[in-house]
Amino acid sequence: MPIARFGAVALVTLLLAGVVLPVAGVPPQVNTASGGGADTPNTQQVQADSNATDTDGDGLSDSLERSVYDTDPTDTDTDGDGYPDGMEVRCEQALPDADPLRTDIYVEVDSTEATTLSDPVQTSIAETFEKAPVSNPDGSTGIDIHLVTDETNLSANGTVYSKSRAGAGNDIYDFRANHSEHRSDGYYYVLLTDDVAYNGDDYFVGAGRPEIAAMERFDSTKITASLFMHEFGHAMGLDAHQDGIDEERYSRTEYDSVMNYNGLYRQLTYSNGTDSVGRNEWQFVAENRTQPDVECADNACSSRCTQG
Ligand SMILES: [Ca+2]
Ligand SMILES: [Ca+2]
Ligand SMILES: [Ca+2]
Ligand SMILES: [Ca+2]
Repeated sequence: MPIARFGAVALVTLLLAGVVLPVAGVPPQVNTASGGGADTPNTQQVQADSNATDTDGDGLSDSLERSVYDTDPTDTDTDGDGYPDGMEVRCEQALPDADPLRTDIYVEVDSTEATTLSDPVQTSIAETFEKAPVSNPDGSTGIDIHLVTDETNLSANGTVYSKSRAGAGNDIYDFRANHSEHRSDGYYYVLLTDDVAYNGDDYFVGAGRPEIAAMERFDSTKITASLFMHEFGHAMGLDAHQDGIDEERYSRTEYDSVMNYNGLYRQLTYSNGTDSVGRNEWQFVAENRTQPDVECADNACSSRCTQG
């Protein structure tokens, strides 16, 4: 088991997660989201669309895809971000500011504390994703991460466990099951709490597992944002089985990633494949990440979607 140090405190890890740091910070709240929505078709186009051919079955007619949205009428998900074209265009309530030609990632953030992620932390995270060295079908680069801050003051019933525990009601899966508003829309779930336990050990300050993460916060914007990027990297599928992740064996030059314990708390970004480890984590995030299922993929299931 590798052990890392930050200041005077040990960072311990196990498979699929774990990072530690005592100290607590409780910043004020705000909400962020970036990116622009798609064009809006006129009334005639929408009416004409209701009876038109929809070859790929994504909820948008071939003609609308060609003439209005520039999406692919033979591909349900033109930008490959997991959210179908029709849903990105029509489900503004489910996916605010989605763009069918640019990678979007949606995250629901709940908190057992009085506050959610601070505005500066959210901005740091959003800017890091915006700068991601990945290309989109509209010719732009970067990723729009939408941090949808939801509930605060959730009752924790003691320390929050990062692992599923039968009956206890205080692990991160319980919180997602009981409090996620957006799981069926393909959102990740992040829980902020003042005490995370990993495998029963509350020495940890964060844990990330596929689709889900829990973390504590600190007074420093950079440290909190870095911890988010690390745990959220785990939630997207950057797991400890991969060379250098949750280890200290490589310097930041050799492995330039927040998933490297030598990069954690010191940087926010993932690797781009040009270091000696050679893994392009940004490309993985854009193209192959683990993602919660979108249950209204055909654009027909959600009352929050505007039907054409
Ligand atoms: Ca279509
Ligand atoms: Ca399509
Ligand atoms: Ca999409
Ligand atoms: Ca998109």
